[in-house]
Amino acid sequence: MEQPVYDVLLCDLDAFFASVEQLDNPKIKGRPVIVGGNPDQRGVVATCSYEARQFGVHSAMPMKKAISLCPMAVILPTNMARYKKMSEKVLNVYKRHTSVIEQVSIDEAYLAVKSGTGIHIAHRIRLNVREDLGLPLSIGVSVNKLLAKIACSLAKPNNVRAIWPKDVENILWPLSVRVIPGIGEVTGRKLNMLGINTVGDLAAFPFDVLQDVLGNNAFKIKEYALGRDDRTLEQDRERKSLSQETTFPRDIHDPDMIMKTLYELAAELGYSLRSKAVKAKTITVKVRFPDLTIKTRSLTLSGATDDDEKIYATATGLFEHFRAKPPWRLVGINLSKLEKCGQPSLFPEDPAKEKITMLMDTLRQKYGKNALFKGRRLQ
Ligand code: TTP
Ligand code: MG
Repeated sequence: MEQPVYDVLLCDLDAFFASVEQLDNPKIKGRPVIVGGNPDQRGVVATCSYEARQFGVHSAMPMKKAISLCPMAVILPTNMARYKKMSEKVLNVYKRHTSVIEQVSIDEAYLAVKSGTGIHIAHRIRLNVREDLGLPLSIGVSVNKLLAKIACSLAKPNNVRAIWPKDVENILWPLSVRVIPGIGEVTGRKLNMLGINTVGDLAAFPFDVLQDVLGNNAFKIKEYALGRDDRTLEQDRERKSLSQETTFPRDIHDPDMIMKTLYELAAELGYSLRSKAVKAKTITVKVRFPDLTIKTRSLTLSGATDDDEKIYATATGLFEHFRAKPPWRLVGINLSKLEKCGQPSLFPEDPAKEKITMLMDTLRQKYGKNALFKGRRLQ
């Protein structure tokens, strides 16, 4: 096998929003802290400190339930501008150690460093972030993204852990198949029905049967189960556009169904923009008809946006052009003319909007598209 030229680190801050709050107010250090929306307005938990996790509280749980599980917790609203600032400071620490960085989200980044130096550098970065910035950080180290990410989840909280290719059998294989990217709840259950519970079961399973369950993803997932992953780091890659689309299992005649779908797509894209700290200026709606013809319609806004509602409103306006031409087989939204945000990308000057955005982001992460739509209806 070819010798890897670099080690990959996955750095993920621990209980990020809650840790920033504890840093800013030392009185709540060591206490259960829950950060999220207003419990009286169906707010949900964005995150909570590890002290609160012991009571069963977790991200995306309704605030009310979280408070009933942990009544002594300190409850705080989110302050995205503050978290964004800390995220930038953390990134600056990473930059002192390597120039090859892929920022995945506000608190997560892949770093590549010279082969053989990964563990040493990981410990130094963890200490720097802890001592210079006061934030707890966990780091997974390996030769690829997959193993680094899984190693980080094993390291948490506040530690460094490595999984090398020689450890795949002992460390990776006993874990649940759900640790493999692309295996969610539904696929996980299908695999369980075949008797595949651990990554080791998956690695040993005949490929042709896997293909029936996993379709086109079968090869990639089998590779992951063997601890192999050839994804490279996307360093500061200037993305030209972001897209989301839904193909319906049957022809859709009801425009309301399209509206719901556009809402879900807009929310996913808004979330992607915010997590990549970019905004989009051009919004394009794509529609496919039963005869497979595709039509698009675009609008360039006067100012770039990362606001779900704005994307949704623009997309529905564009869809009006196709409203009189049912049925539809696919609908999609493409965002282009992307611009990097100089400013925090959420809406600190508008707490109500921030709350709604966070609610949508958390619902989307936890429950997927349907809950997200429900979340909107509830407001
Ligand atoms: P995560 O890294 O998933 O969570 P975390 O940093 O709070 O905890 P840990 O990594 O130690 O498990 O997400 C980073 C931040 O993103 C988190 O602090 C709050 C925010 N977030 C939400 O707003 N909603 C969510 O559903 C999740 C999972 C995270
Ligand atoms: Mg984190």
